[in-house]
Amino acid sequence: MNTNHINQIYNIAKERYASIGVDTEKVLDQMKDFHLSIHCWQADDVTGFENRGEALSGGIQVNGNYPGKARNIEELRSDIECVMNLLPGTHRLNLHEIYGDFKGKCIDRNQCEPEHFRSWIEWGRDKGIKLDFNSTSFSHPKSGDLTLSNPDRSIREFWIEHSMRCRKIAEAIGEAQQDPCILNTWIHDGSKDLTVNRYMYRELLKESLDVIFKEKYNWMKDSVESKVFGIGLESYTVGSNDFYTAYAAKHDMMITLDTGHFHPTESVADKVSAMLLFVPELMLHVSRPVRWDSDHVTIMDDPTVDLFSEIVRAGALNRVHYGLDYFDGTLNRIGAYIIGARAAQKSMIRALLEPVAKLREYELNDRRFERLALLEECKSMPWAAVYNEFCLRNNVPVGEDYIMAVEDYEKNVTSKR
Ligand code: RNT
Ligand code: ZN
Repeated sequence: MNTNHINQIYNIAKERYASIGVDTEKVLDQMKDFHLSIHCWQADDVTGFENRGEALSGGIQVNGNYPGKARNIEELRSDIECVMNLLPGTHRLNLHEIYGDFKGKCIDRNQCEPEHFRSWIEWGRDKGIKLDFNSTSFSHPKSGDLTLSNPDRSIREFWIEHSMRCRKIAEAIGEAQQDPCILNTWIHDGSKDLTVNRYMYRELLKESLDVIFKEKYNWMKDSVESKVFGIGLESYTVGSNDFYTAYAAKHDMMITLDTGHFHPTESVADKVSAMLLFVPELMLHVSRPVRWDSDHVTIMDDPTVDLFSEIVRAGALNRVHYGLDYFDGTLNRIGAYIIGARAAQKSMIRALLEPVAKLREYELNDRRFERLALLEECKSMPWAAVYNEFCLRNNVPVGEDYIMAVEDYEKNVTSKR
């Protein structure tokens, strides 16, 4: 792309936005503070480094065998560095416990320690990448259908131990990076068919969580993620939205909103203002559900744009953490990262470029036609020119130029795996 053109187009866009009362320079500044927490698990189809040959379980599924997936920690780091280099701005990395640096040893989930993440912490420090964390309850012989809500005390305790250790690891990461590490707790617990003891499993989950969250830490923040159903667990989810909303509100904890975890016509955007009145912060798992929680690559679709607009309109930019969550093995995995991350950025830049003062004024004066008209016009305002300028100023490929960069990495690196 011709960089002179990009700049000229931006200057015209800047004037155009000024005419509706929006300052694009301010938006470009705000975009610098918009950090995504890039999920490590798109690079290797949620495999991790435990090497126990365990298939992916827990109601989630990856399709596809596009060549070149990361097979070890070096390859995964290289892929993530490539991704970070193709994105404007600075971003975090979201690790799962199964991605520890186990150095070929068989470290079970109830044995993980901060030391297994030491090399990640150092890598992050080296590259200027902060880390977030997730406990891992799936793909393990003790997973079954129930973990923290299992009536079998020994299985429950195994997963309680794992979860408590993960909090300790997150604390060590947060302290080392002098910035809180968010620990997301998602468990798949549920059942395939009609379930009678619903109350009992939820009661057990509540008890397990009370034990897990008892210890107070300074450098980590807990977030809980609900789900509507998993594959093979269609009839009942112990950690449902109602369960975790109540739990988080009661304990003043963060909630993770995964955009794939709700009924297909439910608006996740509408949850932002409802939840933020009762919980301190939100974590997002921005995904793209196609008919179900299919974890397709995130794109700039209406639900995603709506979600980011709601965050901006709620004045909640600094109360939301922006994770991505999808895993698709049918296409170039690095490319999948860039598409999804850029889609989230584009959704955010569109949200920030909204003439919100004017829209609010219309609404308060009951000017319904004007409000709807301006919202419609916003869709075709030159927001892409502002995003391209953001890429240009960050020295990363602009527009479709990143396709070539991804192809180069494929040619030189991933195709040789
Ligand atoms: C699963 C949840 C969960 C996982 C990751 C791998 O439905 O979305 O967040 O995708 O932890
Ligand atoms: Zn998720």
